[in-house]
Amino acid sequence: MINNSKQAIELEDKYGAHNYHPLPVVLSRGEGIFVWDVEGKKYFDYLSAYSAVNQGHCHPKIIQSLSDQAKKLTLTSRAFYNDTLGEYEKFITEYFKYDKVLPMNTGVEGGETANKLARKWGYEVKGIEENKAKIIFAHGNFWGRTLAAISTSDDPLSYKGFGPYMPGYETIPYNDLAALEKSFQDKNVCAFMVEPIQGEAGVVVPDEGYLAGIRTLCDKYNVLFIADEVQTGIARTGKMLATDYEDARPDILILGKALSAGVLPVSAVLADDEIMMCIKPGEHGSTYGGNPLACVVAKSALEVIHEENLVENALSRGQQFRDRLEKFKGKNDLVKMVRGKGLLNAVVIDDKEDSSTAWDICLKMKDNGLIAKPTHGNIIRFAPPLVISESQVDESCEIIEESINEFTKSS
Ligand code: IF1
Repeated sequence: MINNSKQAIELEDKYGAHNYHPLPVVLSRGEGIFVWDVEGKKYFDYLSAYSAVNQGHCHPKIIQSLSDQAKKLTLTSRAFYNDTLGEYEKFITEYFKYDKVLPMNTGVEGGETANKLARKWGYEVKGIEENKAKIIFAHGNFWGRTLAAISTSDDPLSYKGFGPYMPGYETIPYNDLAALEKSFQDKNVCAFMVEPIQGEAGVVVPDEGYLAGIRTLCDKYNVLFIADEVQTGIARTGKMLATDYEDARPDILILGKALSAGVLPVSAVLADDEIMMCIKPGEHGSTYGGNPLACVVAKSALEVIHEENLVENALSRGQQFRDRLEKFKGKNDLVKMVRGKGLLNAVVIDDKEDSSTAWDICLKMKDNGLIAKPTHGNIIRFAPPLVISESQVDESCEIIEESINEFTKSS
């Protein structure tokens, strides 16, 4: 039994792989937008487990659906049918308006699945020569930690030391339609996979028209538009999907994280029959993919988004957050930029890339009752659960401003 934070940190340090450098806070309870540490201190959660807890921690309705199903049937594997998968597949394909869904577990498995579907479609429908299919990615992309995912990364922290890399991938500048059209001159290109807003890169929002432009170019050159909405999807950006901002319907949609409200890993790949039916029985799958627990939890998590108007709330509260911090920016020389959409926002700290200011600000915010974490260098991501209220945005911005005010630019 863990009695204090120090004990928990020591255990992780001694017995766990050192593949993370967490903020020194040990959480033991979550409810709505709040988490508590082992000592009972309460925090605003401004990371939402990287946008997985959009519905708030331990949402009662979602936990109830988990608990009810957990006593009934948790896993059958896909060797057999069960009485939850078909109902869930009907629900989610009607919810997002696609013919079919391929259920997986983690976001990166969703990305891998989308890549396999795109390649298969490239060979069977577009007529690309076997083993010649290419998929285009954008600089600054992040879609997970598998060998394929790091093969498209231009962040040494993601790829260095893990070669050799997956062939058939190319990267072009993000938010650059001319570069995209140039890459499509290669007839072996089967898909362009991109985040509508780049999360890990530091909440990079592309220009107006970029998403619509991708759709137009993919139609023109018969290339599949794969939208990685693992982080931007499920109401996070103030629309159900970030691609909804420009009505740019992806050919393949990847969902994860908040699809299951942070309760257990659930991801999904949605596509219409021309693409989805390229994968035949036995050609893809996963032990836990589409398990009964995942189905009931994901259905409940999606129902909550509608029932609690979380798309609208993310839009309004996000605007409130950015307006408030824009005002603060005018009074504090450390805030270089505030950017984002809905409740996926970031503050760029005006300091040297390698300065520890952003990290130190996060430590100060932690002391003041709010947890967030820097992404690259001097960018702090702010992404609370979408259930946050107007007064809670004000209260949490007080903490953010008070904490940043304790710092000045490093000399
Ligand atoms: C870590 C980052 C965020 C994602 C997008 C796919 C995946 C992710 C757009 C893969 C996952 C997570 C991974 C986690 C931290 C977090 C993260 F900092 F790593 F980059 F959110 F920005 N597409 N992102 O953001 O989903 O397989 O993890 O379920 O690896 O540290 P996953």
